[in-house]
Amino acid sequence: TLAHGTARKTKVAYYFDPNIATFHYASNHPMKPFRIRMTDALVKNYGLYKKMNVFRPTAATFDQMTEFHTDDYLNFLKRVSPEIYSTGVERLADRKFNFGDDCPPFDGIYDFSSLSAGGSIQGAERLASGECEIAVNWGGGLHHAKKTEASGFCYVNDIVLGILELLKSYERVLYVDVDVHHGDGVEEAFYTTDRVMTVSFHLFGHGFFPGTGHVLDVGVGKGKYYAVNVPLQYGIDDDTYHQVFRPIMKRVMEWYRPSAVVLQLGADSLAGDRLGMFNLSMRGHGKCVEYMKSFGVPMLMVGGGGYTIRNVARTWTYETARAVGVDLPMHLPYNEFLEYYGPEYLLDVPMSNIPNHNTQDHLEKLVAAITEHLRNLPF
Ligand code: ZLS
Ligand code: CA
Ligand code: ZN
Repeated sequence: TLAHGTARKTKVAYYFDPNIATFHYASNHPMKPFRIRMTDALVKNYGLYKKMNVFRPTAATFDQMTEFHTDDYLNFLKRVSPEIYSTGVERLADRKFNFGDDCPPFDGIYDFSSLSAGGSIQGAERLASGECEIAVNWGGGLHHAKKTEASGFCYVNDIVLGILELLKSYERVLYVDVDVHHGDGVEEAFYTTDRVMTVSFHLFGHGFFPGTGHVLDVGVGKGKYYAVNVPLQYGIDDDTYHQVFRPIMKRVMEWYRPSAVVLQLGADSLAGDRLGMFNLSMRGHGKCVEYMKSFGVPMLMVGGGGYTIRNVARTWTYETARAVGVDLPMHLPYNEFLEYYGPEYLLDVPMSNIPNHNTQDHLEKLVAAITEHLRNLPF
């Protein structure tokens, strides 16, 4: 049973398609769409379905995806298959669209990408209609995809498409990215406009992918000061993360006053991630949801990275509950993937004790530099 707070429950729309688990990038590939299904099994068995409106997204149409991507690229995505790829027929096109080990062609690649995009676009539409206060699409969050190419496990940028949908109804949209990687595809798409502010927190330096997101990258033209980058070092923990997250997001909310928020919740910033090098707990990661929700602005929550899949499912379940406004018991409910959560079978993500390379001096200078950039916003 769920503990009930006194606070009013938030109206949440949750988008999930069970077919998402049938897509496989490649053997050995760290990106596992199956984690979305694991998350859903926990969400369902904790009883959260009863507290939300649950929707099965319909695939985004080719036309909807051309709002950002080129016809040329989408036609390639539609045609490409592992077989065509291995015969070498499409070799030149592969190079052109950045296919390779990170972004392999896989069976159903177009269907997977259009379902991911459909969830974010339909979530945005439902927010704009006022039928929900928060929309959730754990199948989205693919922030590296570019207009004409794949990048970093991402083929179609569901986030850009979701934001474009929100811009039809809202004057200013804020994008916040807590994935351990820089949200380069979303930043690039809106780098020259003041109608979208992008904020990314990420591990920066030492050749970490994608290598962009320097604190001095602030946008250009009308978009100058509407891109915010928060480059962090290895091993950041909950306390030091929120020492930068809170003051920065407070100023952004007060000075930019967005009419809608898109929150990318890449779970590779958690402790023990297979690719990430941060040290956030489930609660520390979830505080980003609580803090952004506290402003009471319509919000689209999307997934993203996350490569230790049991911890991804734990955290996204916890964050779904934060969105709704209910507390979950720590003992995991029975669900078809229970064996993944042993030996503890608890909701909490086990912590690690890696060193934190973020000095107080680095963090204070970072907040000060970003505050100075934000002072240039018109008020
Ligand atoms: O933000 O670091 C890179 C690029 C390379 C190194 C890896 N090789 C394969 C290609 C060239 C410089 N790529 C990163 C991409 C990270 C994307 C993060 C996505 C997101 O979380 C949003 C969803 C990277 N890091 C680790 C790997 N790639 C990687 C690890 C293991 C494997 C297996 C499959 C493929 C090849 C062997 C692969 C990639
Ligand atoms: Ca990020
Ligand atoms: Zn990532």
